[in-house]
Amino acid sequence: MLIVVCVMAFGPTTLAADGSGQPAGADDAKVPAVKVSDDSDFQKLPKPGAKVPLDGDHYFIYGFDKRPKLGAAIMKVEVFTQAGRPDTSFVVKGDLDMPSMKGAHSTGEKEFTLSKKGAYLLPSEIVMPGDWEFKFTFEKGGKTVFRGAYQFDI
Ligand SMILES: [Cu+2]
Repeated sequence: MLIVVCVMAFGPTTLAADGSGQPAGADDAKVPAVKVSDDSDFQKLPKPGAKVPLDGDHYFIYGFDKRPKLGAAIMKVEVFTQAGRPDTSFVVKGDLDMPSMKGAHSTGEKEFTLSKKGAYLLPSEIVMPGDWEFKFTFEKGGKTVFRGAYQFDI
């Protein structure tokens, strides 16, 4: 039943991807900074647990609380200064979706909440097997400073 819903939701999303307004031949050039899908804004992240450069002064470490599988999982992000001190001055947002069924399962971009220990947490739900993508957006002072995507299969 769930799969039927997914397939139906796939149709309209495909149509919406048309009309990027980009000139013909743009594919030959370097990928423009902003595409209609907005995906080019998100750099592919190294594996969970790795130190990821955030800006000149910070890095972060991310990962689910357990190996992702069907069901609930909590995404955790910790931000540190280059000196290794925890930093909670960022706003972190996340969006979990299936790239092959864009929008079918997305809850939209949600803000992580800060735990007492200073970790950014966002409960997530993986509702079917397949390809998944967790997109992170880091903001400071109302401005986006970093966007990254973690792709995984279950
Ligand atoms: Cu799906």
